[in-house]
Amino acid sequence: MSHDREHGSRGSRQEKVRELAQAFASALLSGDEIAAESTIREAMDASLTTSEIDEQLIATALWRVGELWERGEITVADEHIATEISLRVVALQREAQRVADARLRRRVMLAAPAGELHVVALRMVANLVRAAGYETIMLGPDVPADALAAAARHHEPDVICLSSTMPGRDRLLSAIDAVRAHRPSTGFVIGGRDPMAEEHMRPQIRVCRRVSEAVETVDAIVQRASQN
Ligand code: B12
Repeated sequence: MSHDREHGSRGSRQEKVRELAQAFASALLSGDEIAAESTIREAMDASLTTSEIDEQLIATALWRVGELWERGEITVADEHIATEISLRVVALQREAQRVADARLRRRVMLAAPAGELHVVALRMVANLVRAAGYETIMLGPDVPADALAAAARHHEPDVICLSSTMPGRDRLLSAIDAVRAHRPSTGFVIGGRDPMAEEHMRPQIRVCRRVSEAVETVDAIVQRASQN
């Protein structure tokens, strides 16, 4: 990376941190818990580290609250509300960290069933799921049911994402049945132009219309499995 580009991206990151710090401070000062939470979520999505959020957003805003309180510009009640909101967002960070840590121990396999060559969406899903912290194993296009089952036995994925564009729901059902013959608890996320109809649904199979739904759907399957 050139010096200028590196400097530019650091500058825009600092700008983002400043903008979020300002938004969080205003949320705290106006007692707006929802705005405060959504600012912290935005900070996490923007990949701010926990210590950046703690120090540059939460602590800085609380110091400002303290100053205003000392000067008599806000009441004790305002200060208490700001503290309560801060405690809640710290808990929110802990919960987000717990979900992220849980992903690190899980494996997601991706494939298109036999005869299916369309894999652009599947590759997008792989990127999203990997960026969220899951380990991914991409089998690619045109994977016969028995090959998928053999790979599942070998790699033991928690969830398999399948993409189906061309008509042929039987291919999907055969793929699922072949895997589940050996690993009945494997979860499935199915997407594409020709996903299975709801009436074909079996336990731990979810249908998605968009790649953007993939991560939360995989999360839901993994969480449900860990509760059983
Ligand atoms: C690129 C392309 C190809 C490429 C694929 C290359 C590759 N490596 O992927 C090639 C040239 C190989 C190809 C071949 C064919 N294609 Co083609 N192809 C397309 C095209 C132009 C783009 C598809 C694409 O990548 N879209 C972008 C992705 C991101 O969108 P998407 O797949 O729709 O996915 C969305 C959702 O479905 C969902 N999703 C999909 N999968 C998954 C999976 C998960 C887990 C999740 C969460 C979500 C999800 O997320 C996306 C939205 O966020 C479409 C046109 C179109 N309108 O889609 C035709 C299209 C899909 N193809 C078509 C046809 C007919 C064919 C061929 C039969 C052509 C031929 N006569 O040879 C062959 C069949 C190949 C086969 N057996 O699979 C038809 C399908 C019609 C149908 N369903 O019956 C289309 C719609 C073109 C058309 N208008 O006729 N094709």
